Amino acid sequence: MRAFLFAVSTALLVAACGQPPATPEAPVEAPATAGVIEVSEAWGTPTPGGTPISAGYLEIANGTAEEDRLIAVSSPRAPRVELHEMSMDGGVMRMRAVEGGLAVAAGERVTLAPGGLHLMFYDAAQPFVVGESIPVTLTFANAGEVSATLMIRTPSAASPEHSGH
Ligand SMILES: [Cu+2]
Repeated sequence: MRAFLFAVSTALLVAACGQPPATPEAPVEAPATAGVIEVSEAWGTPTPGGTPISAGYLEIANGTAEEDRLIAVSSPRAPRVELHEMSMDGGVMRMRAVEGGLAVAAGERVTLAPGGLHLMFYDAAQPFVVGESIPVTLTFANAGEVSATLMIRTPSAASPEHSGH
């Protein structure tokens, strides 16, 4: 029974992570603001069908002269937030936690987007509802804490294999 429950929750996690954004937007390649770490384009998915899990996406621009590293993410709306990456492995979408933090080189920009890097919110006490804002705090090795707000949006129709059945 435990094994079965694990399989079900894994499928839900993949469903939450693998959905494309509601409106595909061309990335805006504005130069990073000098001297600071900037977080933008932050959004997240509603918690699916009462399951307390959500995926979050955003862009990090490192305007400082040194590489920095995202080492922790937290939110008052979920007791556990992890940084994950996804990859295709023989036609199967897999995700795993990013070990050792996410490096952002000086002057560079890293995008968390569906199908790739994402934040994963676990055990949300209240559902994430379309239209609301979820505050998050990103902790960087050098820059310290950077606040961001995720707008909860409806992802476009899930692909058939990730429809949640
Ligand atoms: Cu994930």
